[in-house]
Amino acid sequence: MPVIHIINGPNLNLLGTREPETYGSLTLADIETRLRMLASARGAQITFRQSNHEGDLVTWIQEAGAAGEPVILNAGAYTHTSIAIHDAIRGASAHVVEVHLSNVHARESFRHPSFIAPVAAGVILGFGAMSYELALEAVLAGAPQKKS
Ligand code: CA2
Repeated sequence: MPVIHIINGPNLNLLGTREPETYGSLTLADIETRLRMLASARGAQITFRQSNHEGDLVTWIQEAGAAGEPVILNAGAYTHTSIAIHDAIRGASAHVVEVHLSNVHARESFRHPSFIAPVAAGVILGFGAMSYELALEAVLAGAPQKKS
């Protein structure tokens, strides 16, 4: 089983401090703990990272793509703005499952578009921390991995 990279974008380091009605009460560290437990029960290895900087996300996606290792990506607000992340996924032929804690389609219209969805294998959103767990289950089950 290859390493599965879980990559988190801007402001996700604030989880658990505010807006629990939207994002739940777990911190990002709590989510990491849950994913590490799930991965280890399945004999899988994960990395779990967060950055507020778009370029970090681009670099990590490129590295995962080059290694042929799948990515679970919550790009935060960059989801709705970042052609650079779209290009990184495409350029590196990275296998990406896009996740969101909240149901972005039930929120402001500026959260509806995603630059990632067209180059992702799939999208899971609206289930809080469980969105990540469902994405990990999908990757572990060998979910179709679209090459962009
Ligand atoms: O629902 C998601 O997972 C999002 O990717 C979260 C992003 C948001 O910009 C996306 O539209 C949807 C926001 C990250 C968390 O921001 C916080 C801000 C204040 C307090 C706690 C979290």
